[in-house]
Amino acid sequence: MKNINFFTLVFAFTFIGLMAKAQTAEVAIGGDVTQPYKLNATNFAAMKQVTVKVTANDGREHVYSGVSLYDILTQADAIPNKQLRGKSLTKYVLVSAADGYQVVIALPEVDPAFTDKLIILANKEDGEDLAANFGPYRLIVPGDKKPARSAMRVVAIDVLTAKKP
Ligand SMILES: Nc1nc2c(c(=O)[nH]1)N[C@H]1C(S)=C(S)[C@@H](COP(=O)(O)O)O[C@H]1N2
Ligand SMILES: [Mo]
Repeated sequence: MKNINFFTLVFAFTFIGLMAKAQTAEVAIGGDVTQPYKLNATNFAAMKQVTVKVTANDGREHVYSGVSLYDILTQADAIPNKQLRGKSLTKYVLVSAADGYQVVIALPEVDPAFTDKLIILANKEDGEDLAANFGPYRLIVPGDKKPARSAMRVVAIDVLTAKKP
């Protein structure tokens, strides 16, 4: 009986701890943007929620919901005058995860003026909050033949400018 209580407590506190972590988790939106900000559970929920379908490594199609990467970036004023042209076309999005994993998305890949593809930062898979080892925020890149750019546990999104070495 004593043991059961102990393990129940450990489980309860681990669960509460993970829930609290999801609530306080932040994604830093920055780089060459004029309005850097921190995305958190509150301002994320206040943005327009969208849904995309993507086939995961298990071969199954999952429904992901969250906020479009375009909306997240325009909130930071990442696309001057919302017109992607000229020098702005050398900009790219570097997405960094808690485990050091990083992926790159070119800006035209997120701009609705260039593509109908909808890259999102998801907080839900099939209607449920992402599990702690996948989230709380995961990039979802529809259209890629494999989900390698769908970075899990995203902690930072930076808009940077490519330069000739
Ligand atoms: N943070 C992080 N995200 C990651 C990875 C990783 O190692 N770290 N692996 C990627 C790779 S290579 C694949 S194939 C997919 C696997 O996701 P899935 O199991 O949902 O298909 O996650 C991607 N996202
Ligand atoms: Mo992979």
